Amino acid sequence: MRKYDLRRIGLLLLLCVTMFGNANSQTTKQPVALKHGAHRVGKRTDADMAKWRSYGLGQFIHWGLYSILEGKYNGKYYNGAAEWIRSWKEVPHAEYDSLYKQFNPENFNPTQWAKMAKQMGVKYVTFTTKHHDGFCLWPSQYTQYTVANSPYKKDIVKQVVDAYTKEGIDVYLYFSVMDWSHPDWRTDLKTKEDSVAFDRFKLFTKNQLTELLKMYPQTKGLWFDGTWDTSWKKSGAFSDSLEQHLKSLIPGLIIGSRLRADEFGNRHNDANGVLMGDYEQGWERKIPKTYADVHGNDWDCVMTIPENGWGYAEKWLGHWKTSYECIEMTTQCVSLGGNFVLNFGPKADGTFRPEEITVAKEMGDWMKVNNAAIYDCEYANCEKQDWGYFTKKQNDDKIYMVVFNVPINGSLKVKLPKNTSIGKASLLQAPSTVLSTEQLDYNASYIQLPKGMKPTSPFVIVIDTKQQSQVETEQKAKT
Ligand code: FHN
Repeated sequence: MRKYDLRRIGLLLLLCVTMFGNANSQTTKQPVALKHGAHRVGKRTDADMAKWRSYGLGQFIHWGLYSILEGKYNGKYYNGAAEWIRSWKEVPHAEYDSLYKQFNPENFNPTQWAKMAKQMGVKYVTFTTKHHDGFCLWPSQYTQYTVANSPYKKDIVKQVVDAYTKEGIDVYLYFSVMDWSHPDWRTDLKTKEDSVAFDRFKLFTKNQLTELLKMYPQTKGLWFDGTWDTSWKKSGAFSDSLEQHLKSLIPGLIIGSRLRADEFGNRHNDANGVLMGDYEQGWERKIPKTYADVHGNDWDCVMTIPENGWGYAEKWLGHWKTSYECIEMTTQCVSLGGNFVLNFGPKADGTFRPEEITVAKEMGDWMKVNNAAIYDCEYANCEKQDWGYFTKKQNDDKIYMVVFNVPINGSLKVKLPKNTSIGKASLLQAPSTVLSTEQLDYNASYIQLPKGMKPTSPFVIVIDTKQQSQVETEQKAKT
C-alpha cells in the first residue's frame, strides 16, 4: 500500500473519531471517503506556519493595467471595483487588452514601497503577479501578455520581491487562476472541446506557477483567486496535484483555502467540512464576530480602504477607512487569532495616492508604540468587553487590552479565563504606571485608569496573569 493511501485511511479514521468521538453526539452523518479532500485535520504545526501566524499585519497590493483606466472610461465612472473594469460593457475588450502598450510606471520605486510598508509595520506583503485580466507583471515565457512587452519592459515582480525581502518583509504572490486573456480559459466544461481547451489551460497555469516559484524562490506562499468557476470546481484532482507540486518546489510554502476543490466541487471546506489549505481565505472585507466563527482554523482578513475596489480608481466613491478604523480592524483580527491584510492600489505611474500614504503612516506610528499587542499575539480566551479587544502573547501568559472606548468612570471590566487572575496591570507606554485593580468575582475584575488620563488614540494595558489555586477558586457559594 502506498504511503499516500495510508495517510488517507489515517485521515478518515481521524475524521470518524472527530465526528463520533462524543458519546452523546446526536450526529449520524458518516464521513465521506475523499481522494481530493483535506489532507490534514487541524492547523499546520511547522515553523513556517508559526511565523505566518505571528505576522498580525500584512499589506496587499493590487497593481496592473486597470490602474491606467483609474476606474473610469470615456469620462464615465465605473461603479464596480476598478480592477474589474474590463468586464464593464462600456469598455471594448480589444481596447483594454492593448493597454499594456501604455504601461510605463516611470515613478515606480520598489525600495520606497517596501520602506513605506516597513514603517507601517507590516510583516508580509501579497502582490498581484497576475489579476483576472491575465496581464503578467513578470516576463512569463508562456504568454506575450506581460510587462516585458510593455514600454516599461522590466520585471516588476522581481523588484517587489527583492525590495520587500531586503526590508525583512515576507512576500506572498497573488495569482488569479481565472484569466480573461487566455483563449483556453472556460467558465464551465460543457463540451468535449471545452475540456480539451481547459486541459491546455491547466497546463499553462501549472507552467506559470512553476515559473514564478523558480524565478522568485524567496516566495513564502501563494494567494489564489478566481477559482470559483465551475470549470475549476470540476478540476479537483488537478488542483490537488498542483498544490502538492507547488509545495514540493518550496518546502514550507503556504497556500490558503482558495486553490482547491474536492471531487464534489466543494471549495474551502471539503465534503466533510474540513478546511482544504493552510488557512481560511474566506474572510474578504469581513471579520469574524466571535472566536467560534473561525472554527479552529488559521485565517486572514483582506480589506480595502474604500468600500469596495482593490485597484486604483481616481475617485473613491463612498466612505473610506481612517487609520483608526484600520487599527481597530487589525486588533480585532489578532484578538480572534487572524492576520489583517490591508490593500493598496498604486497609480499607473507607480506612486501611491495620498490617502493611502496617510493611512500607512498613521498606522505605522501607532504600531511603533503598540506592536507588542499585535505581533506574535493570539486569541486570549477572555470574554469580550465593550472597551476594546484582548490579545495574548503566544507562548506567554501576558495579556494585552487594546482600549478603544474608555468608560466615563475610567473602570475597565476584565473577565479572564477560568482559574486565572490579574497579577499586575500597567500601561504599555508607561510600564512603571501600575494600575489599581479590584477583584469582583472569581474571574472578573475592574482595572482603574489613572485619574485625568485622556487618551487621544487607542492604547494598551498589559496584564501579567497568575493562576489561582484550587482552594481560591472553590470558595463560591452554591446557588
Ligand atoms: O475579484 C477579486 C477582486 O478583484 C480582488 O482581487 C479580491 C481580493 O481578495 N479577490 C477577488 C474577489 O474575491
